[in-house]
Parts: sequence; C-alpha cells; structure tokens
Amino acid sequence: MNLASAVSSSPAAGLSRIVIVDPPVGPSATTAGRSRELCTELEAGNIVLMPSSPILIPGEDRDLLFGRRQARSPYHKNIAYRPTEDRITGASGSSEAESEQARRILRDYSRRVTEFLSNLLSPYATKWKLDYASYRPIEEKARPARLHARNDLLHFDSFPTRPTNGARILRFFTNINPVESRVWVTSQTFEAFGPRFAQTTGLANSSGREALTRRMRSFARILGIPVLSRPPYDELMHRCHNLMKEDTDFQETAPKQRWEFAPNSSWIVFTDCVSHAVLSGQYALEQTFLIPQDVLAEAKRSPLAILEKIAGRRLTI
Ligand SMILES: O=C(O)CCC(=O)C(=O)O
Ligand SMILES: [Fe+2]
Repeated sequence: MNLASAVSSSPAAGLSRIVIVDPPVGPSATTAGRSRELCTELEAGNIVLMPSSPILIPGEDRDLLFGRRQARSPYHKNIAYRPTEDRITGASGSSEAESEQARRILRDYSRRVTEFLSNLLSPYATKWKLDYASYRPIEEKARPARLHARNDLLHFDSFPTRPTNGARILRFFTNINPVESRVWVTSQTFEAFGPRFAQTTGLANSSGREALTRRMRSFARILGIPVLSRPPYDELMHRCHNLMKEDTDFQETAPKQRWEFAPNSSWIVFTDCVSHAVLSGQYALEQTFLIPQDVLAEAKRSPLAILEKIAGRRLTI
C-alpha cells in the first residue's frame, strides 16, 4: 500500500495554521462568539497556541515530576491519570509516596485544564467526555518503540482500546520543560488526506465484508460468546493510523510543517484530524477530551462525516 499517492497534489492543501490565544483573565473572559470561532478553527485542523500557558505548574511540583527531589528519577515511562476514577497507571517502580504525588499533580492539572476549557471552548463543555491525562517524562528524540506505537511518525490519533464511536479527540498539551521546546511536525488534515486514504484502502468497497462481520458478531452475541466490537469508524481510523506509520514513502514525502512549542506554552489540537509527529522534547503534560458529534461547530468536516459520505453508510454503532 502506498499512501504517498494519497497526499493531495497541492502541497499547501489542508495544512494547519497556528491561532494564538492570550489566555483570558477571569472566568467569563471569552465571549460565546469567540468560543465558537475557536471551535471552528480547531475543527478545521488549526492549532490553538498559548505562548504563555494558563496552567502553570508550581516549581515544587515540577521538581517532583522531574525527579529532582528524589535520589533517583522516579518516572521512566508515560503516566496516565484517569480523572473519573482518580487513579494513575504507569507509575510502577516508584514508591507509594511518589505515586501519590504524581496523582495529586495530574489531578490538579486535569481539573485546571477542564475549568479553563469550559470557558474557552464552552460549546463543547456541556457534553464532552473527560478522557485520560498524561505525564510524558521521556525524551522523544530517538525514543525506542514498536512501529505502531512510534510517535515520531506522522499519524492521526486513534485509541485501539478506547473506541470513540465518532467522537472527536481533542488534546490540551503543556510543555513543562524549563529550557527545551517540544518539536512537532504536522502534515495534511484528515479533510485533505482522508478521502484519498479511503480510496487507496478501498473503503467504499468494504461494505460487504463489514456486513458479514456484523452478522457474525450478532450471531456470537446470541450464542453468548463475548465479542470485541469496535465500531467501523474506529476500525477505519485505526487502520489509517497503522498504514500511515507503516508507509516509509509517505513519511518521507508528505508535505510537512515544523512547530516548536516553547517552554511553558500550551497548545490545543484535534489530533484525529491533524496528522502529527513529535520529533523531540521531554516533560509534557496533556489532557484529552472526547467531543461528541452533536456539539461540533461543523460536524460535516469531522473524520466521521468524511468517511460516512465516502462509505455511503453509517460507521457508528
Ligand atoms: O507527546 C506528544 O507531543 C505527542 C505524541 C502523540 O502523538 C500522541 O500521544 O498521540
Ligand atoms: Fe498522536
């Protein structure tokens, strides 16, 4: 499969812009009109950047995260925080006290980001689903990982174990590194790339196969056999994610933009429609939100709507 041919012929088509936001002061500082505008910018695949993050982490907490307060560095891999359960995962190997500190810092981050975005992106806040937050302590440059887990290769995000069933993946990142930027490249948005991807992968012709899978699943359910049912939308997004990472020609030739997110900056991006890769950087915090279709400013531009139009059928369950 050669995805390079799926890249739009016009190099500028579907590339992202940076929209700078100076954090509003006070809880009601963003007008409803401005919020809607920002939602539209994000849904179009643009990146909202706050050069000076509204979510500053106290120096003491940073030192704890960097491991400066411990005799050894406590965190060797990404730590995830599940806000609804108030639980962290991935901190194994650290002491109970260290895990508890990480949980407190991530809980605070998650709450403050949620409060901030409830105002900045108010149209989403009534219905979003608060997903995981994460702490990313590892240097991304030359970070070893298996191919499909590599984040230095261009991809659209798709969570293999947490299907969104069409909801959008919105992420709020903060670079807490005091001196080094976090460096990303982005390429075309899903709106520019998705239709060609769908053609290249034969999405339009796959309805027969999926109908068969659906029939087999309902048969298994009747028999009481447990089935892993990932909606067709998530299957496709995951297939796209993997194909992009597998295709070295695409990775080399896709049009690219490079972004340096400076220390203490935050940025917001729909990572399911902005193809992205992280090239370098260490120490970032992140909070993910799942945004359902019915609160989007322009649902027809969403990856779900784009894929359903091509497939000619519903891709959610
Ligand atoms: O950590 C980052 O800067 C982004 C990594 C990424 O692409 C991801 O977590 O999906
Ligand atoms: Fe990603």
